[in-house]
Amino acid sequence: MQAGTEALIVIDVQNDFCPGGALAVAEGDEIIPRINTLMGQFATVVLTQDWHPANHASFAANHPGAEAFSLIEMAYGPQVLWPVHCVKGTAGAAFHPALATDPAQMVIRKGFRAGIDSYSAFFENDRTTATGLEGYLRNRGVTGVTLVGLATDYCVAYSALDAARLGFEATVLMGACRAIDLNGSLAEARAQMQTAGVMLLD
Ligand code: VGL
Ligand code: ZN
Repeated sequence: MQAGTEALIVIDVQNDFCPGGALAVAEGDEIIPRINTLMGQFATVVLTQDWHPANHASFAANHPGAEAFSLIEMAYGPQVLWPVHCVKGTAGAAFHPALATDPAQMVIRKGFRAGIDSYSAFFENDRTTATGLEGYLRNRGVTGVTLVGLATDYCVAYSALDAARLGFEATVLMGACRAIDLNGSLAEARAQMQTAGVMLLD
């Protein structure tokens, strides 16, 4: 059992990020048994859920002529345009059926504002609009977070970088994550996390 000051944050283990889903991450479902076991070792378990309206600005389909996986400039910086995924209330947005959701005390939904994407569990992509997770963890006395889930190079990395920036001890269990790896994004995320003092374990 981990100390009571440690929280497990399980990022976006949803159908659309698993094989067969709209934005499938290779082997995304293979991490689930390990995550289920880990949940039993933490007093605080948080799940995040990517939760977009159908008119979300991160969907290539909402930018006529734009291709999925291309890059555009938004007011808050560069934004990858994704295939339509995790539309709130759809089967694709549901947690993968093999994920044990009962041990979690908190579910953070993110990306629900049409005009801004939200990779991180802590802040939307402008890096300032808060999800409320920081306050929840501090109120629970949490000082360290362990992150697992999908995808390593987007939502997991953004969450880990924000956790470190906020002063939490941040650890990513790389073996319990899987990556999209778009144009070197995994190597870049790895380097950024290392520079920020995030502990990367297998
Ligand atoms: C994610 C791309 C778009 C993720 C979410 O969970 O890493 N990636 N939305
Ligand atoms: Zn998304």
